[in-house]
Formats: sequence, structure tokens, C-alpha cells
Amino acid sequence: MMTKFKRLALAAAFGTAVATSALAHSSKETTSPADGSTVAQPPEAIVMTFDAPMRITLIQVTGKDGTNYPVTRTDNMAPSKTFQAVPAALPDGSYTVNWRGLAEDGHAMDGSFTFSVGN
Ligand SMILES: [Cu+2]
Repeated sequence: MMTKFKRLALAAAFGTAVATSALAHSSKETTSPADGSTVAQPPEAIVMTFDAPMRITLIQVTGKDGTNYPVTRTDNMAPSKTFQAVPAALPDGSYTVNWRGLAEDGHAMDGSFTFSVGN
């Protein structure tokens, strides 16, 4: 499953500006749990790794029935290549993590990934 990753704000529609901004903001994301994965035990942490510092402004863990599970973060919204937060105890089931962030160049970013807990 591909990780959704898109830029919210449109850069100026000039070729050079687009090329420059494409290099300027973080464009890669890996996660733990990995997107689409099934983990036997509830994750002790939600981790997202970017190729450039990202200020995460929102993270939301949602169960299949729409329940939101609290996430405890200690990053004080500081920009970082590695974001880490501790979710509430997650019962067996499927989860979607939605996040929003600000790249170093000021572009608003967002993405989501999914994982399942249990067998
Ligand atoms: Cu950018």
C-alpha cells in the first residue's frame, strides 16, 4: 500500500519555482508501524521519519468504527526528521493515522497510513 503524501499548498506555477520547492520540502515518509502492516502487539509508539525536518501540527489515530485514540506527544511541536508519539492502548483492529505538518519551507503537508493490531 502506498503512503499518501501530498502538498496542500500549490507553489507558483512557474517551472523553476516548482522545481525549487520540490527539492525544498520533505518528500519521503516512513512509519512505524509500517503502512499496511499488521503487528501482533499494540505499538508502544507511532513513529514517522521524514527526509527533512517537519513540524507535525496534527496527529490522529482512528479506529475502524471512527473512534479516536489519544496520542501523547512530547515533541512540543518542534520540527524534526523523526516524529514519535505514544498512542493509547489499542485493542485488536485496524487503524488509520492521519497527520498534518509544516515543512521547513513553510509548505503545509499531510499524509496518512494504516496498520492493524492482532492476528
Ligand atoms: Cu515545499
